[in-house]
Order: sequence, then C-alpha cells, then structure tokens
Amino acid sequence: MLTIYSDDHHLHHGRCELMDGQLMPCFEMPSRADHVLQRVKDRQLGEVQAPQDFGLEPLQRVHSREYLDFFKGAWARWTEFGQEGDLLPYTWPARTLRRVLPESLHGQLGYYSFDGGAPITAGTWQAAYSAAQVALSAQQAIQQGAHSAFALCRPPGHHAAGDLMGGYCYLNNAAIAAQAFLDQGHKKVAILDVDYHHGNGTQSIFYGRSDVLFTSIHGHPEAEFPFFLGYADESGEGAGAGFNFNYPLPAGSGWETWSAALEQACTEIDRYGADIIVVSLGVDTFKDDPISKFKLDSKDYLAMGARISRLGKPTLFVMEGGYAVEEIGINAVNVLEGFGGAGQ
Ligand code: SP5
Ligand code: ZN
Repeated sequence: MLTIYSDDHHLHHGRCELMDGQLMPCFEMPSRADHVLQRVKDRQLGEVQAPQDFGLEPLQRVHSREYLDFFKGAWARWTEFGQEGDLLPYTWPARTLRRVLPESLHGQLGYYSFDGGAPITAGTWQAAYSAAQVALSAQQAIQQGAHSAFALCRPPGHHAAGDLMGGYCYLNNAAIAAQAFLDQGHKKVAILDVDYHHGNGTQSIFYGRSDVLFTSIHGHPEAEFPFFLGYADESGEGAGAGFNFNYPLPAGSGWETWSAALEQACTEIDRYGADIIVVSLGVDTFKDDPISKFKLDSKDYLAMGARISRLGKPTLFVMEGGYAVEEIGINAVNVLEGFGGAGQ
C-alpha cells in the first residue's frame, strides 16, 4: 500500500492543551507520526511518497474562506502582540451569547473554535495545510486506480468542521479527500470513523447530504469528548436524513463490543452502495491509550483491517488520533496489513 507522508508535521508542536480542567502538555505530538512512518518502513508496507500541492481550492470545498484566512493569518496577528508562546482560545459563543464575528484576535479565535485543545503555533498552518495535501495526494492515487492508500496525516482532522477547529484538529483531512472524490466524479462516498472520539467535524460537514454516508464508532458523548455530538439518534437532516450512523459505546468496551458495532456500520455501508470508503483511522481505541477508555489489543487492529477489506471497495485510510505513542505505529499499520495492504 502506498503511504503519503510530509515532514512538515514537525512544524506543529503545541506546548499545552486545555484538557480536563487543566493545562497539560499536548498529547498530540510529532513523535506520533514518526512512529507510524517507522513502522510503515519496518513492515515494508510499500512506497512512501511526499505529497503534491493541490492548492487551497480543494480545502475551500469543505472549509469557509473566512475560516481558512483566519487560521492562516492567526499566528502573525498573535506575534504582533509581542507574544511567543502558543495561542489558545478562551471564550466561546455558547448559549445566550451572540454568534457574531468580533474584530479581536481572541474573539475571532473563540468564534472559530470549540475547545482549548487545538493550540496555534508558528508552524500550525503549514503543518495542517500539508496534512490536507497528504490526504489529497493519497486520494489521487486511488482516483488513478490504486485499491488503497494511506494518508499519514498529522495534525489529525475529524473534529474540524467547516469553520471550527478543536480536538487537535484544524483542517478536516478525511472530509477534504471525500469531497475530492465527489468532485472527480464519484457519486457515493462512505466514511467509516474508527477513532475513539466522535468525528463531530466530519458529521457536521456532511449532515445535510446524501452523497456522503458518515458512520462513527466512539466513546459515548454522555461521558466522552467531544460531549456535544455523537449520539445514536443523530441520523442526518434534510437530504442527509438517513445517511448518518453513530455507534456510541460505553467506557471499557473491548473487541467483542466494538466489532459488533463495526459489523453494523459495515452493513450500512454495504446497503448504501458506496463507490469509495474513507476510513478516519484513529487508534486511540487501544487499551493503553492515555486519554481513552476502550480496550482494543494490537491484534484486534489486524481483524479491523480485514473486516474493512471485506467491504470490497477502494479504501483511503486517513490518520486521526492515537496517543499511546510507542504502540501507535504497530496498531495503525496492523489495520493496513489486516486490510491486505502489504505488497500492494
Ligand atoms: C483526533 C483526536 O483524537 N482528538 C482527541 C481530542 C481529545 N481531547 C480531550 C480529551 C479528554 C480526555 N480525558 C480523559 C482523561 C484521562 N486521564
Ligand atoms: Zn480520537
């Protein structure tokens, strides 16, 4: 299986995130992608290529121009204040407040974010831009006939909505790739989000549409980030009614419970008749993940890949979460090997 990877992810290394009521050193760190790349090489999964540059246009198909302009320019505005540390938001337009775009940098950052988990640093825009190009380059490989490809994206993307960052995510790599498939002639794309956290950004981007089926297996939002989306009764709206499937699971869920949900998601994907599958591949479902509460073993990721492979469709894997840094490479690449990616 072809892997697309850019070193630019090193440009994004946040110092702190606001999590569980405290400023903590960022769990989402550069060594994550380094470990995955090393495992891709150790297992001889296939060729590793740098991304091509498709420019801003495919990003604008998913994200608003105002949001992209804000994100791109935020660091320069921050340094005008003489600041050197990371930029984090701290005020959001919650209930009773007015959702108007203020002039202030901090006001605008609150407007364009939903949590304090996505710090902006000097290199965040470039890293996120390159991660989106990584996804688009892997998408192009499939468009040109490959059965599968691996977009080794960092930072991740599935929490980012059309004009919102949060949850370590800035640009929604999986959604950008899914939209590119549609723009290049495909009619039905299914997204299977296996990250431990609900893919709220991806869901919201496609919630009113029937050309993308969104399925997600995740920690129950009653107890788990992102808390405010991801319930089983969210089934889509308008033209998108019936094209959104959430499988929230309780803390402590292991492979037996998790794989039963995967079976249901696969049934829906079959029924939908997707041309293409995009997998939001988070491996924070691992038993030793430091911020998550599922109990998957490394070998379970082989079975996950094998089940996805049985859908029998061209499949784009897009890297999302996974914070057990020592094992992230083993677990992510196990999915790809279980899919049958080695030697392809
Ligand atoms: C892409 C992705 O996986 N983003 C996840 C962002 C999660 N941020 C908040 C995590 C809160 C974790 N609380 C668990 C505490 C364990 N000590
Ligand atoms: Zn996650």
